[in-house]
Amino acid sequence: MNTPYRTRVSLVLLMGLLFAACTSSPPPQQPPNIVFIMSDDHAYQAISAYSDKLIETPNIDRIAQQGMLFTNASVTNSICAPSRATILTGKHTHLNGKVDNHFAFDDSNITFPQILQANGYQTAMFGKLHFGNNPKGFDEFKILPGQGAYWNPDFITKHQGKIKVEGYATDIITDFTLDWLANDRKEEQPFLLMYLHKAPHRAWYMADRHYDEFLNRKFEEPETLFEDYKTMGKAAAEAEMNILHHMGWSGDNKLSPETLDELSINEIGPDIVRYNGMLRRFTPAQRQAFEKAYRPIHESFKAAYPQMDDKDKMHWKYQRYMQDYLGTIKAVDENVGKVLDYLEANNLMDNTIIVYTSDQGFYLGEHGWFDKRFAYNESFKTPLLVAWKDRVQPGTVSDALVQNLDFAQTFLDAANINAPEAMQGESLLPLLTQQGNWSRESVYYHYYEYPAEHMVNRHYAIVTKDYKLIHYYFATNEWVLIDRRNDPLEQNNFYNDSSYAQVKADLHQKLKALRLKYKDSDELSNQYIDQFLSSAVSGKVYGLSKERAREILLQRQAARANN
Ligand code: SGN
Ligand code: CA
Repeated sequence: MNTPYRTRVSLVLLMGLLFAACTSSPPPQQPPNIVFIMSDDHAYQAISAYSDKLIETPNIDRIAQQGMLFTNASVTNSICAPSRATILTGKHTHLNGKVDNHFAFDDSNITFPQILQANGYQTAMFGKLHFGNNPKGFDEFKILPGQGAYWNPDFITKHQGKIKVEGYATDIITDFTLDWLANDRKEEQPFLLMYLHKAPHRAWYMADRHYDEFLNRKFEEPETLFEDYKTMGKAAAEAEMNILHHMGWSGDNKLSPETLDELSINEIGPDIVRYNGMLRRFTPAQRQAFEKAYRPIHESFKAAYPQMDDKDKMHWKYQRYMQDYLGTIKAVDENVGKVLDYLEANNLMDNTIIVYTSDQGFYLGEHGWFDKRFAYNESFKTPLLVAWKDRVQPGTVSDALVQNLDFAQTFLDAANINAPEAMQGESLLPLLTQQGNWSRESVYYHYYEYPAEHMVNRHYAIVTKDYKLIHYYFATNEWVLIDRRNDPLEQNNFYNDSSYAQVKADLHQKLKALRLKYKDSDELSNQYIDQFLSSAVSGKVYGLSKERAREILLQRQAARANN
């Protein structure tokens, strides 16, 4: 049974008085515990601490109420494994080598968990890593293989080999976490706990307890759902992540292949494969609950479909997308609540840094999109909430330009450990504690995974509070200038507008300096293109055929020979 709150308080007071009586100097500051909570593809638009338009997330919000909410946190490369590599190494992806999801992480990189472990921390990781190899520097881990599954997932474990656990991934990852806290955590050591959800990643399967609540909801549409990309530029128009055109009726929106057959809707292969793959993972009872819950959706769709035009289809797909996506977040929020409750009930809030973030942001219909990858706000930015009792003032907000690049140095700084020279971020402690200097005026961004799924061109960018200057290279040579203050929906490219000539020149100069500072170059970009295409030629890249890869490779060789 828990000690009643008042008794606990007086016990603490009594011990404090006894301690004060025995010593005149303050107790040495113990290195803080770190609870790093990260979800996969969790848009800040879907956290009520940022906006309650779509969903209430009372538990995640607790972290902001007890600490600081960052409104300008971003990633250096908006895709899963590269973001994780940046978080762990404190280096941009062009230097840690993990520029896309395709190649295994180079584990000769030194990561902050390895350093914390070597300095006396107990370390554990549960959930999604997506590295293609196991994490170094962890006393314990149970990670999903690759993307992992929502239902009855497999796990790669440090001590039990590969296991399959029945149930829903978000709940299971939390059970592992709570079990470790209760049974394996060593009181005499500070700890680093990485609690990493798979949700709300595509293809958005919610826990069955949330079917009733979410399958009947209707959500407000974003202003730019019907974006025509005309003023955004070529790269935006070329991307394949439009809800109407690229979201699958079955694989994403969960209409059964039979329903599609009846309506003579020709769904492309991968979507049906994805849908059937998920059905196969369900136990009979889970499958029955799923099919029962979604049946009314199929029936009403069948009745409506013959009259639907493209606009109606977009409205319909957006609602279906939001129901499933937000449904998965409900379980994340409940489970985060369980972990916070545990920390509170076990006096672990006192010296623990609690972080909630995502590996990147996500489009929830803005510009008509789902997915991420672009330097536009919804995927470039990422949620960031940080609590640390007595160090971070509750209920504070920071609009500083911080990045996932900064986590490693922040945690090392908090543990009073010098960060290796090679790390490129900055400790967030001055911002968190509101003591010390913070002077960053711009951040650097570089996305690589192209040509591949979703077809988002390679690009690098400088981002300040007022502007973004983006360069798409390789398949195109396009510059985009965004005016963040006057065009917050980021629908226009002012690059060729003469009234921006001075701004443009200034940003070009700053971008050049930033690339030098972070040691990025065209030469490196070219190396990554060649590496990617060579691997695609041998059939190893998802979303790019061998034939197409060979064609592009030959074109590049010809262009070089001509130069
Ligand atoms: C899968 C998804 C993509 C998604 C990538 C990367 N397709 O390939 O939509 O962009 O993961 O996501 S799916 O058909 O498998 O659902 S990431 O978060 O891991 O980077
Ligand atoms: Ca992700």
